[in-house]
Amino acid sequence: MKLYFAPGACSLSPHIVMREVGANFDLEQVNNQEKKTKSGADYWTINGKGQVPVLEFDNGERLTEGPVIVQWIADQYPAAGLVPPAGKPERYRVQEWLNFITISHGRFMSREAICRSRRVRSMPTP
Ligand SMILES: N[C@@H](CCC(=O)N[C@@H](CS)C(=O)NCC(=O)O)C(=O)O
Repeated sequence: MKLYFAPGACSLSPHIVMREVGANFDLEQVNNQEKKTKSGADYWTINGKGQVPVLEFDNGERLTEGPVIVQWIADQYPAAGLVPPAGKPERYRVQEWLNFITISHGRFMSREAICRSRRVRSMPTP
């Protein structure tokens, strides 16, 4: 398995979960501005969304979207007790929070991007 990540990005979440469960995996750093991986691959060919994280399986299949990736990892290592089994009401509480965090993070990052672009054009920030 390989986790595509970028420093300081939301790929940290699956990275932490992989470490937490003791998974065996490789890491490949992505330059999110240039959309290139450290080994020189065009990142658009890895993820058409151009975003990290991506979890790549040994058969070449890839999984995207942090909240999905962390649940997949947690489900492979039930002994770690990170998520309740699917079907239990508690599982949907986990999904409530994962969804909330993802949406909130997205909103925050969009606001940051707008502020940054305004700063570049020397406009007052809100
Ligand atoms: N919905 C995606 C969002 C992923 C995301 O926003 N990734 C950011 C880093 S935190 C990214 O790669 N941005 C680069 C870009 O959009 O060009 C998820 O939850 O995994």
